[in-house]
Amino acid sequence: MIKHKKLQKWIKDMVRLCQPNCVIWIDGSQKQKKQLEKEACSTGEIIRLSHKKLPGCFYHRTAINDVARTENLTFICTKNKSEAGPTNNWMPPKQAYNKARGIFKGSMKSRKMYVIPFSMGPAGSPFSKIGVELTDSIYVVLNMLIMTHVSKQVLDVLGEDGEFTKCLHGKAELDIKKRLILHFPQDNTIWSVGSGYGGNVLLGKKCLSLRIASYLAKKEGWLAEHMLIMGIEDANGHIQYISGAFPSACGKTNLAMLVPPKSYKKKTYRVWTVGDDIAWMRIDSDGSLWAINPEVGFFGVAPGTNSGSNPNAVETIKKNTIFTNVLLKHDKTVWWEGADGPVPKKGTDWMGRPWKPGMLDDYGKIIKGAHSNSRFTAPLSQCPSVSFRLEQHHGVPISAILFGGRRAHLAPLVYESFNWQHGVYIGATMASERTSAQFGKLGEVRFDPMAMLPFNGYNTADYFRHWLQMGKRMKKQPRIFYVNWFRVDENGKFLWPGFGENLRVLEWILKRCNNEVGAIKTAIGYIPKIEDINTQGLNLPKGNLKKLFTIDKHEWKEELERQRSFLAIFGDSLPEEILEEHRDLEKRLG
Ligand code: OXD
Ligand code: MN
Repeated sequence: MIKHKKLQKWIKDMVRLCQPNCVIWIDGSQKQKKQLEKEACSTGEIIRLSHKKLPGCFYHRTAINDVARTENLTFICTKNKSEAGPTNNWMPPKQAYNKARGIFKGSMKSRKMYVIPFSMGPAGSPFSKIGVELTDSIYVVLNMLIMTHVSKQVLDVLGEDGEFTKCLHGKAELDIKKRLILHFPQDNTIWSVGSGYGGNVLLGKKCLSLRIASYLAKKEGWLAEHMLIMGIEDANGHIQYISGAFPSACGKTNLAMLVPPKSYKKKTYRVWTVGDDIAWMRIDSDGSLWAINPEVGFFGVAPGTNSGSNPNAVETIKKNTIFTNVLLKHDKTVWWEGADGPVPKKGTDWMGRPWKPGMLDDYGKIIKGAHSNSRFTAPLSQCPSVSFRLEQHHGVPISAILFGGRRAHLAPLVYESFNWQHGVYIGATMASERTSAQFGKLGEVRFDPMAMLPFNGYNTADYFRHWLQMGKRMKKQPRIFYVNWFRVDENGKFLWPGFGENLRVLEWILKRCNNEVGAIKTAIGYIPKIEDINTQGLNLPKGNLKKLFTIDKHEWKEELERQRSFLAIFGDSLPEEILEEHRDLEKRLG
């Protein structure tokens, strides 16, 4: 019997709306999980994979039109439009509730409603937030069991009147015309209907831990960010932590699980993975910034994941993993473009059709076996580099914050901001080439401030102001850097090898944090002296480093113009400090 009156009443109201044939409470037990797996297998919602080769693993396909987050159908529903700001889709709460109510109404007839009480962050920690997700999808339940803390303890922590985010999800007809992802920050409520894609339906993730949490963070004086968190242990056993914001599918998971190059391993360097997608950061009593990862799982992009690009991910997903929209092989294992091993001779593609390599569509384009945004959901605890500080509720102290994106040109491999305010400006004017995690034209450059463009639960101009404020409140601010692993030469070839070799750049960053190395002052920030980037054993073509650090004033002036147009959308609400930094950069560029 639950003691929480408000929770009880809310569930009763939602049951009346959706009309499920029964309500099942999820308790996080293995026994219940097994029952649900069995049931979902019997209906075809999931497929059990080879017990021998992939123990505890399952396969799932989403609807063909439901393979990525639908930003155009995602809304921030605040009383006033200005509270959502110019970068969010906005709907008045009353209209949003009414519209969605029409879709939810009776949508769970002949279905079960599952109630998932979950905690983002360790249950009971003062830094955690509790949510309760109601859903008619076992796939969602099984993913939430991997991604969040689900246990009886969550209800105990909630007690009789604890705060929680009300999360309602229903598949309804999985009709794109009846799909809505609605956030009501002022009601601490999320309604998601008509989708079965992770980013839209695992409501603890983007919806709660970023959109709702960013709103709460502003109110409560902390930061909820789209960031990885990693620790780097040096040869002396000293561990320093970095957080990093990169737009979706720019390699956050790979960076968070980085395996040091041989020469670094020899020196006993090691990386500790705290999180690959979300960081909640607070100023602790020592006046510096500490971060926790509120999640306990990875919802990673499968294509391109192999023992070269991310050996730790390959290890992590060998068991207890849910694979979504990848290629299903006849031996009940899985494959994706860029996976290890030979390309399978045949299989069933992510749409459920027979597949062979080299098949062409009506336009003569290669048909891929796996969708480019196909995913794995796997427990963080299975990652060989998982941090031993995961359950520590204060998290880890952050020495450096990285911003980055995919830029074929313009941005150097790494540069450091002059100070916090300049760093906030660098984050605010971040831009990246679009990837397949978002709908839209691939390759197009879009501004994505702090990689939070699709995830801010309130006005992004106020969010910049909050960042500036946070800097003022800190006694010891992390240093802010920009990194770009994706710069190419005149022939379109990557200038930097990336992956594990990125540790060489992180080493320079940490040396800067420890005041162990100088730098060159340029118009855009501090860049390394070329000899300070360790290239031993790298075989980097001669001249690449010089190209990686070339600052083309003409290109930067063009970028300034693009930034001007982007920043203009915020009108008068943009903090003056951001404009000041823009003007100063213009002056420095001459
Ligand atoms: C993700 C995303 O899935 O950013 O992490 O889209
Ligand atoms: Mn993400």
